[in-house]
Amino acid sequence: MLKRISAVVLGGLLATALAGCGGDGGGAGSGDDDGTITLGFAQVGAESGWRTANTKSIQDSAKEAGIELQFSDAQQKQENQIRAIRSYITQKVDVIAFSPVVESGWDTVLREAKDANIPVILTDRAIDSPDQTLYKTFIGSDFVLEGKKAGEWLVAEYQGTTEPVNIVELQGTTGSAPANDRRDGFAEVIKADPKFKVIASQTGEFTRAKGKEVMDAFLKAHKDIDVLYAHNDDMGLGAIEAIEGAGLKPGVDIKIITVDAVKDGMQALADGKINFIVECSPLLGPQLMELVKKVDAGESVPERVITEETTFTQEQAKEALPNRQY
Ligand code: GYE
Repeated sequence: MLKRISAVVLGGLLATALAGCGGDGGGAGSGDDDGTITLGFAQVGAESGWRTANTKSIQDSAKEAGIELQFSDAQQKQENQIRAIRSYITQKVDVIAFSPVVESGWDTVLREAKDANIPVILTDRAIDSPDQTLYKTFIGSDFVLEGKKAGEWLVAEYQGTTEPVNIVELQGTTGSAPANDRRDGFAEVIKADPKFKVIASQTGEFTRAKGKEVMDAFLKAHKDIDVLYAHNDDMGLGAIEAIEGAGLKPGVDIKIITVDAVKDGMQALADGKINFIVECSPLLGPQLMELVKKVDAGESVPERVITEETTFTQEQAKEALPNRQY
């Protein structure tokens, strides 16, 4: 299975690499003769509704901006992303953007891009390297703030009670910026009151299937779960299946907080199965293309571009659903 996946990814990369060879030989620094900017984008994967909307936003806005997009899907594996970035360097694309699947381990490949004079933009997720010269800018959400918003809702929801509140947590991909930051932001807010207890916390890899599997295990191990905090809608939706399968009512017997606010999540919120969603916008494409043009032209860009986001209660979800784009 593994072999087959990497063969598919490699095949795809080879195809894009070959397509790149047919060009005019222009590349980083030298610029293509026809002035078209080529962007190499190394995506995380297709793990969630958020990611699907993010990919579409990037593809649509590249087209609209007249930017030639080389796109690869790393199937949530860092080695695939590194391979894709190396292939973009070999192809001499004008700009590289990527959404790092995990926070650490990027210095070597990013130094290679820097040595080749290809500017890099971090999209959606951060890296933990202290060397900020390895990339031009980072566009994406404030995940710590998202975790805090989740915690603040919980604190308000249980205001005035002294009983213990038992929380289970479905974390995102281990080592990823959104998993680390959403965990930390949430923990920081709830630690103010010792009645809040995270009794189990495990990764659900940001997918529906894994969210269901881990929630099944949580339900078997703990009879007294009050709250589920899931780092994205998809894991929350998988967990809802597990909760219903155990004969319990999601949103009532177990309160559920998630992050993202994709359509399926918003529907479950409007239906009363989720109690609160912290929004994380995947529509980064248009702003990313603006940044690509600027770094390609050698113009200065802000070090950090933060996405603006809100939160949704069940009532607010009902109102917002008809116009939700993703
Ligand atoms: O919340 C999750 C996705 O990096 C913000 O990745 C993104 C996260 C998003 O798989 O659904």
